[in-house]
Amino acid sequence: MDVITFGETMVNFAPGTAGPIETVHTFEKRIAGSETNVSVGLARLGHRVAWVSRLGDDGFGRFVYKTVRGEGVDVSGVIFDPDAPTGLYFKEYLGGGRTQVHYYRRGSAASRLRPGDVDLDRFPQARFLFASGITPALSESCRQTAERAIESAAGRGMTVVFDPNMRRKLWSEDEARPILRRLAAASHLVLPGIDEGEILTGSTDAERIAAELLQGRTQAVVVKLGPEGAYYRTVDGQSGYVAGFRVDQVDEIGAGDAFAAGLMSGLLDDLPLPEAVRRACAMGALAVTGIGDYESLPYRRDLEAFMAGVAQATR
Ligand code: KDG
Repeated sequence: MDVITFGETMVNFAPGTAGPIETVHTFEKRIAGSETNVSVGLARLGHRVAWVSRLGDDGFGRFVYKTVRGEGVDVSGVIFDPDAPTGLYFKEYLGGGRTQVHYYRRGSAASRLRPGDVDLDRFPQARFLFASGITPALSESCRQTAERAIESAAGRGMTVVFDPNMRRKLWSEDEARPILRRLAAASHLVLPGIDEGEILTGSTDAERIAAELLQGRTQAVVVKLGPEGAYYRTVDGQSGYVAGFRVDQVDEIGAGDAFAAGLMSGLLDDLPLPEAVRRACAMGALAVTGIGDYESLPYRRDLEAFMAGVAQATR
């Protein structure tokens, strides 16, 4: 296994048409969850990845399970929980590629994840653990699960990658800040957007955000700048901007997860950090070109063609 991740994946109901949700009559049933988006991104690029979670022992849970497994992700660590449902979320398309989300996930099976569920002994060769700041927002036991998994992975010499993934519908900035700061400092590689950087550091400047988050165990910070690309800085003094890719945005959700998948893919392929960041930017761009949180993630050949010049850089 190359990468292990854990967290909630929900059934996602995507509207058949744009507009206010009360005027939409049809929805398509899909799946979505930050960690499975990342997993699918990695699997489509040919990496070996496992996702650990709890799902309701219901039709929605089986739908999520089969879909993730169908993408080539190891789901052997997924637990079906008979006492809680699979989480759901509905999207609302606001126009211009903007999307609003509505969660029905309180008390879901995944919110009952507990530390023993993420058993890294099952994956002794894994190189990376990917953790998202969504999991600690779900419940106290999920927060403990995230903390324990990060510590345990670091203790085994794995590289821990952390995306703060602030979700204002799950918790407030004041609730999130100390917990996300702690998890970031316990991780080797931290991937904030500018908005998350501002929550964590009070600054909207990518260079200041990166400098301030280089703390504790953190070896590198990569600040996502949307279509503009990304800024990276390492503890040993490397830093720089990497250009983004220009695409027509259809559905903005999932770009950050694609970015994380691209970055880990580059590092697994032993690319130097700036090249891994460039792969991450390309993945983020491709992810927003179609409807769905993971569906537009490319296979390796498509990614290589895109990076070879099909698209135009913005810098
Ligand atoms: O990053 C995209 C995810 O946020 C989305 O797929 C669903 O995991 C999700 C969440 O909690 O919003």
